[in-house]
Amino acid sequence: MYAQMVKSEGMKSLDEMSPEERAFQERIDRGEKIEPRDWMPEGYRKTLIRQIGQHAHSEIVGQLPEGNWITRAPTLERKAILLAKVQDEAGHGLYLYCAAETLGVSRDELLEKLHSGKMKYSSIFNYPTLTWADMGAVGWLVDGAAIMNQVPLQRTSYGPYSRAMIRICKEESFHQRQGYHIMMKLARGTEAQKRMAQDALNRFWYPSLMMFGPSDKDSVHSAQSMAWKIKMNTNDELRQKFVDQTVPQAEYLGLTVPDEGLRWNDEKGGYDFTEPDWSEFFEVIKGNGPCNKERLGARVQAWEGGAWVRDGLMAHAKKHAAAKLAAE
Ligand code: FAQ
Repeated sequence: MYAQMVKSEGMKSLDEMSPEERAFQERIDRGEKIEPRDWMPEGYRKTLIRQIGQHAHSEIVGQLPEGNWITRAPTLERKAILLAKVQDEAGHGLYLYCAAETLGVSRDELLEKLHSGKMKYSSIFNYPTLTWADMGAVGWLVDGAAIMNQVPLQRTSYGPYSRAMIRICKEESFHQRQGYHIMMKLARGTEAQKRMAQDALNRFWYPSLMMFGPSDKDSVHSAQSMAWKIKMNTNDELRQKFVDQTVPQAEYLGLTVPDEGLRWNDEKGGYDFTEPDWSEFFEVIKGNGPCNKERLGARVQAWEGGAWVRDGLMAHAKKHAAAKLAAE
């Protein structure tokens, strides 16, 4: 109901597959990388375009909540670091659009789908960044969740996506640390600064857990995507790993995770925790989150405002090509 229906039309067993599909699945099972000119099932191509495209859009839209604080960073050093981080996100978007283009879709088509609401971007970027502590929480939790999801994607089966992920993950580690560093400073600062840090954790905890997608029982794409190694783990597996990794980090800061149901479970070797409010998640991905309209509006405005640059570049390229032709 909430999905774009690029989902597998029922997963096929090896016996039900055509010889081409079977050979393809066997390559995946052997751990071989699939490259742009290789044969691939249409569903594989479409699923990759959907996932890589959404991921690229998330990087670009994801610049907005932090961009909000560049002019208000508390020191010159913090401003330079935040600026560099936001620029990195633009670079990630560009690598990912390039990876998607190798599947036969243009960047303009992907952007048109984003701007018309036909493609999604990560739910997390529809929440506001209200205080400087939110820059700490975004780096620590949002980039932390992104890394948890993206490290396994370095081994994803599609070569260009996997190679983009290797580079992106290196930069995301720096992003996560800069966020945690902001949280450390605030958590060891004045009472007011500590309250700001706690408030940011309170607001970003559940939206960060939602980044991993719906619970496995509601995840329409996971089974097929995992069989194709487009995804390497289920949404719940990664969410659990994220909680297990992040709770001790919150304890080190002296902050409290806003979940009364949080308990260490010896038997499973991980934390039991309260699930996010999934009705809120589905509302956000339907376009009804606190900042959806503002975020999409900013992207559409940037696209329209940049038309003169694209027109100028095209005119220059045409003139250059005509001059080259005349000289030959
Ligand atoms: N937000 O069947 P599933 C970053 C949709 S990192 C919005 O489980 P799937 C770095 C899903 O698309 C953030 N929609 O789907 C950064 C599907 O709807 P559809 C981006 C969501 O694809 C940090 C429906 O729900 N990372 O930006 C979300 O197997 C700081 C059913 O769900 C990636 O994109 C969500 N959170 O699993 C930048 C990683 N979750 O498309 C700036 C790559 C689910 O059929 C600042 N992507 N949906 O209409 C993935 O690993 C997967 O796509 C999942 C979702 C895990 C996100």
